[in-house]
Amino acid sequence: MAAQSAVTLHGDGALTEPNATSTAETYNPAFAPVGSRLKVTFNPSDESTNAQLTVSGLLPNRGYAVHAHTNACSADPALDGPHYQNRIDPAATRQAPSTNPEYANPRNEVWLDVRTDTTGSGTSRTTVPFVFTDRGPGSIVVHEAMQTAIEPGQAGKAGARIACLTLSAVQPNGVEPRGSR
Ligand SMILES: [Cu+2]
Repeated sequence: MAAQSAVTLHGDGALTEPNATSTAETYNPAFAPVGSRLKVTFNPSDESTNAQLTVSGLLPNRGYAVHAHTNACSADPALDGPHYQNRIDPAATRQAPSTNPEYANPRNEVWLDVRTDTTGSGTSRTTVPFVFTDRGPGSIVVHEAMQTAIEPGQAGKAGARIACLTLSAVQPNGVEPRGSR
């Protein structure tokens, strides 16, 4: 079986006001100040992917719900797309994203909910049982809720989108933007 090689993804940036070219942007500076920094890596290992998020400059002593989303960041938060799912919920639509815990869960999506310290910095890690090959997330999105809901009908929900960081694929021969397909 000729397996496609698993992709390493990475993103790093200081938040700016949304503009046509920004890859790290805030949609709500009251919760995600301009200049705060997001850094994320997705490293494949065999059949799983290790993800790590580091934040700084956010509000102190606060939880933030964070997930991988399908598209690269856009000035319009809705265009960042729904959560990336390894197995896509067949019932999900553009208007009604997946809230079925069978699909909207931290083993089928990438959840990186983080809690900041007294300085507004924090780190979170997760390992998901899949890798990215021909398909992968385009961004991570930070939400207003302090943690992601898990109940049926609410699963995956986390309130308004307050910041976004675009991911790039790390190739042996350089970095290639994602989410422009
Ligand atoms: Cu999200």
